[in-house]
Amino acid sequence: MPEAVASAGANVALVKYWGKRDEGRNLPAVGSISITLADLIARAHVRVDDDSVRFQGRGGPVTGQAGDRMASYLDWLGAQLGLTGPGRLCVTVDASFPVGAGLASSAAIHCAVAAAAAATLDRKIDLLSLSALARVGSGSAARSVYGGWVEWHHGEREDGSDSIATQILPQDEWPMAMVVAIVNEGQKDVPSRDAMRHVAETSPLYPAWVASQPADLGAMRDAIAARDLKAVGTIAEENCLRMHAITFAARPPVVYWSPVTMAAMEAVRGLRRDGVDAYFTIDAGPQVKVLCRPEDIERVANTMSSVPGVVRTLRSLLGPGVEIAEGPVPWR
Ligand code: 2P0
Repeated sequence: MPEAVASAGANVALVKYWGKRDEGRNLPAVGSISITLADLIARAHVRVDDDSVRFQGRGGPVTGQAGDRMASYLDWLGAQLGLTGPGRLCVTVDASFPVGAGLASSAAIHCAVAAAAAATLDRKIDLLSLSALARVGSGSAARSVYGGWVEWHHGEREDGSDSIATQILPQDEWPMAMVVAIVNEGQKDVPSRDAMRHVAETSPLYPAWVASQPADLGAMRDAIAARDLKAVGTIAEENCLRMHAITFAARPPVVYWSPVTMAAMEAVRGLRRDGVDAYFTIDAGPQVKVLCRPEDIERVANTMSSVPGVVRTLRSLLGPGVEIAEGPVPWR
């Protein structure tokens, strides 16, 4: 039976994706900019099999909504890649970090699955096409195809063919670090897919979010081009707070923060008062991710670890894009 293994790093958005203009194709209402992390990695082992277990995680078969969602994605992916049978795509996934806790696990997982599926079926596809395939599994997965600094474009076409990610800068052209202060390793209460839909439908602030995003994207591109960490961090914090403001304003509200999240944000402001360039961002969970220079990672991690309620910290530098660990490389 054909099989292949691919790995992809989680990515953290500095200008966030929140809201869709097409749910079926996973087309975003806004563009986004992220960094890909070296040390938060998902590995996907894909095979063509008659096995009834389509999706295995570290703890065994994944059932329920997550299992069904992956099975339909694998069916769609198989059809896109010309799998005619016998057998269906099945996947075993392992991640080096907590899954489903607002740590962008679905991005790393779906990107690795799309790449491993193409390798398993020995298809030649370029990275832009891979980005589009990964996007249908999970929007933010479009960005994990590339390393370093990445932009996922809103796109204009109805079929989504131009809503793909491109690399702004490779990881070694402007090295950066991220410390993740883990507040709660449990699964989040509201999956981001459901929360995005709910917020778009009920938050009176949602139209303002969509309207203000192009300005943040432009400013972030300029700040990255200028290698201006203060500007990058300031835009990232503002954009993060705006995203959470629209979720707070939904009916009923969606609040991903805990009191520890607030304390961790304050600790980041304290680092800045002490002269360390550190900036927070928060996704669909209570964890606080801190952007800083590689030489400050130890200091930032120690400060974040000392915040009462922070369970542990993860540290990462910027990493490469998706890689094939076993099997033919589809994009060469
Ligand atoms: C992001 N998030 O840009 C934003 C910020 C969470 C907060 O992308 O429905 O798992 O699969 O497209 O990509 C998380 O949402 O959602 C996310 P789907 P996804 O990183």
